[in-house]
This record gives sequence, structure tokens and C-alpha cells, in this order.
Amino acid sequence: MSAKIVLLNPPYERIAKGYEFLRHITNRSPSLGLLHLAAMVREHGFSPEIIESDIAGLDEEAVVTRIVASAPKYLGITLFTVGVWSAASIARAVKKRLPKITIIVGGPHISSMGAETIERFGEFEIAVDGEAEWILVKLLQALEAGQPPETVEGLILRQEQEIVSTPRAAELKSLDPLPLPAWDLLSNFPLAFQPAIFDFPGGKVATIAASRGCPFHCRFCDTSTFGARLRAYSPGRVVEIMGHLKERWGIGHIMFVDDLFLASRIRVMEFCDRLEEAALKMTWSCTARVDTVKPDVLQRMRAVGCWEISFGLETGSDDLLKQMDKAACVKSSEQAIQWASQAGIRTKGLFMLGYPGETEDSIELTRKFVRKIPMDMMNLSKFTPYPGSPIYRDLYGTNIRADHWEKMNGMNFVWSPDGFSEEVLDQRYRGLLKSFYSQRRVLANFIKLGAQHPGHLVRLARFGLGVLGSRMRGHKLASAAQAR
Ligand code: B12
Ligand code: SF4
Repeated sequence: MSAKIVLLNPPYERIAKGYEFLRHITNRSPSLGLLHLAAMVREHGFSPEIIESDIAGLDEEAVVTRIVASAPKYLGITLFTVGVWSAASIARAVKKRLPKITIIVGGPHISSMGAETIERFGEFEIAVDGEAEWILVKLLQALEAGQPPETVEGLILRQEQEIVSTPRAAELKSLDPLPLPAWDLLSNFPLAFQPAIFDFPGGKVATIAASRGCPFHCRFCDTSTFGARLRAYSPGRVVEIMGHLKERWGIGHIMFVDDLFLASRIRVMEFCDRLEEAALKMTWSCTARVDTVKPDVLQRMRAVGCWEISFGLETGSDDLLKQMDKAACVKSSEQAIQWASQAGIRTKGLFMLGYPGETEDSIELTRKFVRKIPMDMMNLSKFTPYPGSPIYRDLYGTNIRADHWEKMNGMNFVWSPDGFSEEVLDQRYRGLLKSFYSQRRVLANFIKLGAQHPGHLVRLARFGLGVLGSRMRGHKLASAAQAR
């Protein structure tokens, strides 16, 4: 019988306590990393299972019960910094009840901080550094053959008291030979895995990472998993995968999650040609740097179904953009949003608040900027120095501590720039979002989208009921406290 491996996306603080109603409107995309790994190990004779804890509504205890009932030989956990503590506690509980299991970890947190993490958390037995499809297959094969894991490249291991690394494994040169992600292993795919509200046209959605790697070095960004060299599927293969998703699962919209989907103009134009030939009639969205778009490319993208582009705009201050090493300026941000919107593509701006060097003036510049440009959606994250990002190294030893890992979800200020308390930053955070979302133009867009795709309105209603319920619970608690 083939050896079983459970691949786990652990529960973590996705939503701050008291704000559970947000789950109706947030992004519920599955881990593509686990889907790729599952497909690859299955192709090599292993038997994978996937647990998406949050999406399945499982807390730590429920996850442990599930794993113990499944009794796999191997447990593989994907680690974002935010999930490390909860993963360690699950690993500890599982190991107690299944002492022969081997616990393997990988993912962005391990690619940036693998050695420190397995040194600190004895529960994690073997760590895989970086892109892991081949490394995991070779590791499982070595373990099944009774060979020591030291023979496999790309690992971080505990040997007696020492933490050692084996030589770094070669990256994939092209993504084409990879098997299709194992979407069939997800329960209730695609319905349970919807993106954030108003962030897709409606209907069934799936994600694809059509390329890996990014040659830029924005100081807040952790690129340690895939490195600086861009590798991709051929445009034809991307279209084949889209066709498969449409035929097998009824998917109508694709979200490309690549760091740099538009890195090469030639590649994008060829992708558009292939997509047109295939006549799939699907819509899609992607992310882009502002300096990678031009009107003709945008018009071509629109003609073959591009529905939305998310631009990493970050701030309305040129000074801050410079400090971030973003290699872009506010003027080019404005230009890109205008071009995209003139081409008929919706735009989402990704911003952050609280980067080192942020001041009341820079916040005011951002506030004016988000009201000036014709952007349809705004995503504002609270600046977080993720391990693996250049800024983490600069700030480490100031006031970020490993205990902050559990809070590193972009929704907490784990670090504040000079002159700001967390409370003030929180006020500015709410103020910026309000400035943007209170605009009539923006609200009218949502109403229009909701009328075209009522699924969004259903989610909005559930969210509203959640807010109401939470207020009432707060009210009851307050009355109970007063009564005491
Ligand atoms: C799509 C995406 C999401 C989606 C899907 C999340 C998910 N679970 O995959 C959503 C929107 C839900 C999301 C949310 C968040 N994200 Co996000 N997200 C991405 C993005 C853009 C692409 C991820 C992807 O699909 N890559 C392609 C797949 C194939 O790669 P992969 O998942 O890394 O897996 C490979 C390896 O890591 C490794 N591997 C992964 N897991 C495992 C497990 C084992 C056992 C092994 C052996 C190997 C292994 O092998 C895989 C195949 O090669 C990345 C940026 C990037 N370039 O990776 C950011 C990124 C991963 N996100 C990030 C962050 C911070 C978050 C949030 C915490 C906050 C936020 N900013 O939104 C939340 C919560 C995260 C969570 N735990 O779900 C950071 C992580 C930094 C860190 N150290 O934690 C990244 C790197 C962005 C960045 N550059 O800073 N995200
Ligand atoms: S923010 Fe985007 S462009 Fe900058 S390094 Fe990260 S992935 Fe690359």
C-alpha cells in the first residue's frame, strides 16, 4: 500500500477576535503550494490528503483529531509566519498520539527562517527550503527506502544538537512538466474557496500561479521561496490549465497569483493570442507592477477577458516609495490606474500603512491620492516586517519579537514608526479606508456589481447579520457586566 501523507494548512489568526463576521467577505483561496505538492507526490506513488483548516472551520483540536483518525506516515505542514505557533502545537499533539509519524515543514516562513524555526520548535523534524515539489518526492522516497534524509538536497535537519542544511536544490526551469494541482483533493472545491467579496465577477473561481520568482527587491517583501529568477508555464500550458478548470469544475474566472504576471510583454501578448484561439470565454485577474503596463497591452488583455488588475501602489508618498526601494513613483501609479481603467479593466490598489518613515504628511498624501485616482477597490494592510524581507533585517532587534509571529497577518501593527502609537495608527487606518470607500463613485460600482452578480449581495447580507450579531453580543456582555 502506498504511504499516506497529510498536507496541512494550519489554523491561524486570519481574522482578529471579535471580527469573525469578516469571514463572509474575505479571501478563501486554497494553498496552491499544497495542491502542487499533493499532485507531485501522488504522481510518484504516495497517497496525499489535504486539510485546509480555516476554510473547513477546524480549530487545532479538530485538526489533530482528523490527522490521528487518518493515521498517516507523514505530516507535511505549510508555514506562513502567522501559522508557526499553531502548527507547532498541532505537531506536538499529533506526535504524542502517533509517535511513528514524521513531521515535515515547508512554505514561505521556512524558506526565510528555516534553521531558526526548527531549532526553536523541536516538533518540526525536517524542513524543506524553497520550491519543494522535487525535494519532497525525493525526501519521501529516501525515507521509504530507509536512506538517511541527509542524502537529499534542499533540507534543513536536526542532527544531534546541530541544525544542518543539505546543499540548495536546483529550481525548476519551466513549470510545464508539473502535474496539475490536485484540486480533486479539496472537499467542496470550488464552492468553499471563494475570493474576497467584489474581487471577482461571480460564479466559480480558481487560482493559478503562472510564474514564480521576482527580480525586484522591494524592502517589505519576502521573496525567499522562489528567489529572483522568473520561471513560468508556457502561455499555451496556462490556457490548457484554464480549459481544464472550466471543463472539469465549471470555473469561469481565474485569479493569477504570480508576483509578476506581466513581467514579459511578449509572454503576455502570446498568452492573449492563445486564450483568444481557445475561445474559453473566461474572465481573469492578475497582479502587476505599475511600470509593467502600457495602454496597448491593457487593451489586448481586456479584449480576452481581463477583469481586474491589482497594482502594488503602497502609498501616495514618493519619499516612502523610495525608502521601500519600490523603483516606482506616484505619478506612474496614477498613470497605470488611469490606463487600466480607460481600457475597461477594474483596478485594485494594494496599499500599506505604517512603513518606517511614515508620517502624518505621508498619510495625508495617501489619503488624497486614493480619492484622486479612478481605482475600484482599495486593500490596505498594516505594515508587517515579515521574516525574509529586507526590512525585517533592519528592524530586527528593535521591538519585533518572535512572539509577534502569531500576529503577522497584515491586520496587526506589530511595529510602529517613530511618533505613532498603535492606537493612532489604527485610527489612521480606519480613516484611510473610510476616505476611499465613502466615495459615491466607489459605492455605485459595488451596487452595480452586486446587481450583476447577486452572490456578492448574499455574502454582504451574511456579513451584515454577523456585524449585527456581534454588536448585540457586545451589548449583552456590556449589560451583563453592568448588572454585576
Ligand atoms: C496567493 C497568496 C495568498 C492567498 C492564498 C494563501 C495560501 N495559503 O497559499 C491568500 C490571499 C489567502 C493569502 C493570504 C495571506 N498571505 Co499570501 N500570498 C500569496 C502569494 C501571492 C502566492 C502564493 C502561492 O500560491 N504561491 C505559489 C505556490 C505554488 O507556492 P507556495 O505556496 O509558496 O508553495 C511552495 C513552497 O513554499 C513549498 N511549500 C509550501 N508549503 C509546503 C509544505 C511542505 C510540507 C513542504 C515540504 C513545502 C511547502 O513548496 C511549494 C511548491 O513549490 C504569495 C507570494 C508568493 N510569491 O508566494 C503571498 C505570501 C505567501 N503571502 C504572505 C502573507 C503574509 C499572507 C498573509 C499572512 C497576510 C496577507 N498579506 O494577506 C495572509 C494569510 C496567509 C495564509 N496562511 O493563508 C507572504 C508570506 C510571508 C511570511 N513569511 O509569512 C507572501 C510570501 C507575500 C510576500 N511576498 O510577503 N496569500
Ligand atoms: S512587491 Fe512585487 S515587485 Fe516588489 S519584490 Fe515583492 S513581488 Fe517583487
